[in-house]
Amino acid sequence: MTTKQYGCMGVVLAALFMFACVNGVWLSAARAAENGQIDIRGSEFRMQPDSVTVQAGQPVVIVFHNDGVLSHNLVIDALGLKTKTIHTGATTRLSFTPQKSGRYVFRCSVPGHTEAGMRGVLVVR
Ligand SMILES: [Cu+2]
Repeated sequence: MTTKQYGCMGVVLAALFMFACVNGVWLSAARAAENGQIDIRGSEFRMQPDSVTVQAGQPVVIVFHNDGVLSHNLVIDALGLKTKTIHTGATTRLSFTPQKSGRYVFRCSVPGHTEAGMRGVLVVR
């Protein structure tokens, strides 16, 4: 590869980096679990992050924080998992070990909240 080609690649990488920053989302928005713990923050009306990646067969603890003003919860229907519905400022946990790789929707099941945007995807690799 010539020096000129490296230069072009640098521009492309810089553009990607700026794109990620401008969106307020790092390229790691699809966050991988560290030490098996994942923090997910719910508010009106979003889940943040809205994409998390975990490994099949590895224990996971989702720590769900209610950063909103309404009550929220976090459910993963396909895995039969559900936190209790918690008030503003509260935190609750879901501990489980995903067995099968795939993409699983997580959401808040308070009526209307999923549709309003409180949803995301758990990717099991
Ligand atoms: Cu909610």
